[in-house]
Amino acid sequence: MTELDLVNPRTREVCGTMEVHRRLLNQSTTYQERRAGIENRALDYERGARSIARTGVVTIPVVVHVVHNPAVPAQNIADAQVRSQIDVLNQDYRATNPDVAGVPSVWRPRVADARIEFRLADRDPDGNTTTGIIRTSTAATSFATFRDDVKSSSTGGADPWPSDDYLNVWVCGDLRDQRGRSILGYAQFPGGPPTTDGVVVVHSCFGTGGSARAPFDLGRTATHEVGHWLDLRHIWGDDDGACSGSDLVADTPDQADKHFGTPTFPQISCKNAPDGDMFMNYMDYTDDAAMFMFTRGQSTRMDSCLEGVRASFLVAPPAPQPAGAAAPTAPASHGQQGAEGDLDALRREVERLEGDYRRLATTLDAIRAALDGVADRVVG
Ligand SMILES: [Ca+2]
Ligand SMILES: [Ca+2]
Ligand SMILES: [Zn+2]
Repeated sequence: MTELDLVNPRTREVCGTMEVHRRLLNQSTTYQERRAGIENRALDYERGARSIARTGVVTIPVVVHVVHNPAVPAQNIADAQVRSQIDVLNQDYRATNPDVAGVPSVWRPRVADARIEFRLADRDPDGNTTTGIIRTSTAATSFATFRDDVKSSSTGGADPWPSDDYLNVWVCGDLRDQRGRSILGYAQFPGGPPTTDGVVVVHSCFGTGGSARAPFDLGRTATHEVGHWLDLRHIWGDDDGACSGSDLVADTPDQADKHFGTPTFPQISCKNAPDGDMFMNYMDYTDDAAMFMFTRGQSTRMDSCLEGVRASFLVAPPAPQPAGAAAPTAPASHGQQGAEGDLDALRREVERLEGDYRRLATTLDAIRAALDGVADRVVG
């Protein structure tokens, strides 16, 4: 297979997320239970039984692991290409992307500003300054969804940073699913193992400019995969073309199957006339230039995720002291300043305790959600 396979719909499977999801469901009862809890919470948000608490914009620190084979220099993408991807995410998750104007008028009221922004991390886990772009040279010529090998240095990839504090993004060369097909990327839904949490995107589908290649050169593969990371499902319901599946979001119409390329509006399926399928949604498989919206329902589902299993991102992480930095010292000679120094120390201690409290509350929430899931399974 070559990169050309990526643009051939007959051999292409765009995204490996559902394959990973099914594997984790088969492997882990913990994952099953956590997923049940996460879905229960999402259902509460969807039905309005629980309302969204957050009002502002959340900013998610991102670390991009560029895993490149020196034999293919194009894989070692430039910082500018990485930054272009962050720019695309910031547009798409705030509905400030210019092409949102292409949303059919019937669906314009459903367009959502998800109130999520992304920035390259400026502190690494040890508190040192970083660009948020980590380059790792590898001998591997291909990585695979079912091995998650790009996510570990022991298998030729790069180790993640703590998944409670960072969105880990791996960018690499060739990427394969379980059947050996080329894919553009994959994500792990929330609730999975922290050591493999994050999204993976092939360099030729990452960002704009540089090595990005049409029709996946507008950064929408990452928009789609980060959607999964925030718990969004494929808009067609992953039911092999049937009308039985659902993305568990009410304001996206039921649709039979995925779309490729650049469809013309409308595309009718699953008794959804006259407006048909919402193929311009980021959670379909259309070309980058043909997808440009999230709905309010999808935004609500992402809020359920952000206020539940990923609530650590709503809490500003504690700012660790850089290694070797001198701790601020209170001058001892002047009583007033000494007292102020003590007050500052007390304030920092209170902030630290508040941070601990919020983290504990988040953990408790996740446990409660998991217990809800277990209780539902017992009752059901
Ligand atoms: Ca739907
Ligand atoms: Ca369907
Ligand atoms: Zn997908």
